[in-house]
Amino acid sequence: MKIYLSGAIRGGRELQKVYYIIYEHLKTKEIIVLTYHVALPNVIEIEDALSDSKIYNQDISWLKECDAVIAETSVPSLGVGYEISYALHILRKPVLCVYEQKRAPISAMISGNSSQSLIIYSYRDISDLLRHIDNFLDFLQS
Ligand code: 6IA
Repeated sequence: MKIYLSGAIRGGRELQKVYYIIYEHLKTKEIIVLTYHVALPNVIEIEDALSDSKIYNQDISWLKECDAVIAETSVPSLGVGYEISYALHILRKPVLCVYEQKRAPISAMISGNSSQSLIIYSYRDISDLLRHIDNFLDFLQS
């Protein structure tokens, strides 16, 4: 299974360690994470070497390739919001949004979206986060 992991880059890197935990967790389940760079600590420096249009075109192509999107939405990010909407409404793919409970409320444009393919959970701690992710993976495989 191929997952598009979405998390804030220019929106702010304060949850990079959480993105890395999600990435490592998915890897233990032999899932291909198309966007592993989201989890890298030095993504911003590497990013400087790529043009924005190359980044955009590559990400759209990974969105088309993935089976589903997992978006960590605690840190508000234009790119993450765009990817969620593109996956849901253009590509009709399932999307899981997870965010830290203490960051609630997230944008109403996510929490108010009643699309059947969108699952949204807040989490208290990392074990709670990974449980939501595992439930989503079970749902995808059912
Ligand atoms: O607005 P933001 O930058 O916070 O948007 C973050 C989202 O946009 C992430 O979920 C990514 O999928 C996407 N994104 C932003 N910058 C990049 C990027 N930079 N590469 C791929 N996707 C990106 C170059 C990184 C380099 C290590 C290859």
